[in-house]
Amino acid sequence: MRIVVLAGGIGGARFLRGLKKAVPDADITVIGNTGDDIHLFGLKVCPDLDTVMYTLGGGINEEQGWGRADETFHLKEELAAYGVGPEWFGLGDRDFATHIVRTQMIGAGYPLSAVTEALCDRWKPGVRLIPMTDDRVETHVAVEVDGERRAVHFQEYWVRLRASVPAEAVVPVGAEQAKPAPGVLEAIAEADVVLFPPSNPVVSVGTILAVPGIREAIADAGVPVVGLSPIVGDAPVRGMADKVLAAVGVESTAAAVAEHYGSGLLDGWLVDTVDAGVVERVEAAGIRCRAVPLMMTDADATARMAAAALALAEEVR
Ligand code: GDP
Ligand code: FO1
Ligand code: CA
Repeated sequence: MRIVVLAGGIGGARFLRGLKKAVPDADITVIGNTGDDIHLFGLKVCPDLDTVMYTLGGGINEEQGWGRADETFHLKEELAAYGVGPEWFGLGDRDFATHIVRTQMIGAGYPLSAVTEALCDRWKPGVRLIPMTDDRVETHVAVEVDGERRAVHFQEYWVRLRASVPAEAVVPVGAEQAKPAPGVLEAIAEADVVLFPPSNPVVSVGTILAVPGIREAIADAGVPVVGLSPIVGDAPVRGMADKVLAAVGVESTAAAVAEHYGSGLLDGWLVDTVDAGVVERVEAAGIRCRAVPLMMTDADATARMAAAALALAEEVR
């Protein structure tokens, strides 16, 4: 079975681990979000691609969900001693190596998709990981600070400001001009099923869908498209999805997120059992809906979620 998954960072990566466990023989292509990417110290950092690669490759800091296990921060401390920041972004020594290799290869003329493939030669994530685009896309968030509206990089909004101020708008800068990376549209066209993991619907899945051609390819593929809600009990399980959903005028409920994707895109939607009350509302919107446990507490629980998503896909096929 050929499965395409549109993935952000932590939610996407953990789901993928469960999916691999549920269907070990599946041919899985992951289309990764690159809107979170940031250039720091002259290096290109791709948090979501790296989170997927490290999680599936066994190098992730499990507690944190991002960055490397057994990490040290000597390089960051040395940079800070020179007064070179930003200090608010925690890049560790092991992680730095990834960004150095990536930036070096891009400087030598390789597109991000080829670089990602090369990095995955080391990590062997067991899926084909493709960035949504080789072009530069950066998610910016409009905020009001001291009565003044300004745009900050998504990482500054999330990591420095800790999403403590309302997001007034979310803009994937560059997305409109971006082209899907080689292999993205082909994978979608050849897929048997497309899954939206419990990733951020605005700054992860939403950003991938903002690359012209990707949404259309999914809608036209003629195969089941099934999503899992990242919102459980009217709140994100972690992260700032509530803030960025508010920015696009969507309430933080499992039902509203399904309606936001819409029946033109989604055929099936899984909500957590605590949200079983919204199943009828989602189905009224033309999306088949089931309530199952959606907390990724361990690999087995996550594998059951993945199996439930695939079962729902068969129901709607
Ligand atoms: P990020 O890029 O690291 O923010 O990760 P993603 O975009 O892939 O996923 C973030 C989303 O995952 C957040 O909105 C969380 O609510 C959601 N999430 C994290 N853990 C769980 C979980 O165990 N169950 C569900 N249903 N959602 C989760
Ligand atoms: N998240 C934080 O909360 N603080 C950090 O200092 C931080 C550094 C960082 C470095 C590399 C990387 O791949 C991810 C990193 N993250 C950090 C996670 C990242 O900001 C976000 O979780 C995602 O981009 C949100 O989708
Ligand atoms: Ca992300």
